[in-house]
Amino acid sequence: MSTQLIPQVVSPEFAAEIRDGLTKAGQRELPSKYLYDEVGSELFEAICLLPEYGLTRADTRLLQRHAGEIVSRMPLPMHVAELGSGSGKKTRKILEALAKHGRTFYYPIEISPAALAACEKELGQLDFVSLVGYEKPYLEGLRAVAARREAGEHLCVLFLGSTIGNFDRPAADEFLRKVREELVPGDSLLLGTDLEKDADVQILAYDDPAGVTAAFNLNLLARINRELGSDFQLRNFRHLAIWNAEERRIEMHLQSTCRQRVNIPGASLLIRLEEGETIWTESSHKYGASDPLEMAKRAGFSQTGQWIDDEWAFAQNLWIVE
Ligand code: AVI
Repeated sequence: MSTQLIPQVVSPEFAAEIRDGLTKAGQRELPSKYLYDEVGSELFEAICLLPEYGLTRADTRLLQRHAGEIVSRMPLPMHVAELGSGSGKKTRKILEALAKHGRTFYYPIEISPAALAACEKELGQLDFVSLVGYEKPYLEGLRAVAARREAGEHLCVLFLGSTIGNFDRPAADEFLRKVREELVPGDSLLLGTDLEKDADVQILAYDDPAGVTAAFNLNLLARINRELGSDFQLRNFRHLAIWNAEERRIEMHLQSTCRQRVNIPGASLLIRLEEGETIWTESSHKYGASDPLEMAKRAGFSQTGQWIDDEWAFAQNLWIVE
């Protein structure tokens, strides 16, 4: 007989979103933002080091090589807001380039307290940089940052790492429009986008032989067990990475390897899964090199620069509000 512990403190929002996703008609889903608890954030840092996952290295390389030029094309900001800073390692080069022009205020915006603490440790000691972290959702944090600056001070928003790819395309457009609404002429957005490459290369990046991405995906079920007292048996699920050519995205799923029932007391839910049925946990959309230009126009920006890595197709795109 197994005993289940129902945690004392259950986040009602978390429970409601897990319940909605798992009872969705047709295809069950779980929101990808919940991949990043403390364990998930550490596993994501490990993914970034995998030889098969070239995305983070390309992102960092572009910033290392072109930070000076990128900064020279921005109406010089004194305020930099980063949406989803993670550990902040990639951002150092941009901040160092900006600091050559004077004091810079840097605001990492993160919902993960662990990531925010790591970022404060990494970048909090830079000369000429004043760091104020915001533990908030992206747009809420950005609104708070935008309200801080004085007239005539420019704001640069960093949205690196192709996190935009984790939004559905219409949701990405909507999100970028909302970012634009917080900005004024002279402000800028530096957006990282992972570009489409061979399907095999892309699949391997999300299904590495060492199984780190599988552990990252499966940890979502472990998290639900921890936080909602559920009894997901992780060994009864398989990590899948699928290239959806029509939508130009990698989809991560967790596939049930047998017919099973799962009880999730913290969400007042009992589900029955068929053998082979999947739970969709994340999408990573990929882009053509000219897509960002169109995305910029749709959101109300002008693209003034694009830098593409020569080892791993990835672009940094600089957009300005005119
Ligand atoms: C954070 N994000 C851009 C990553 C990606 O590539 O979509 C998350 C990730 N999922 C699996 N591997 C990496």
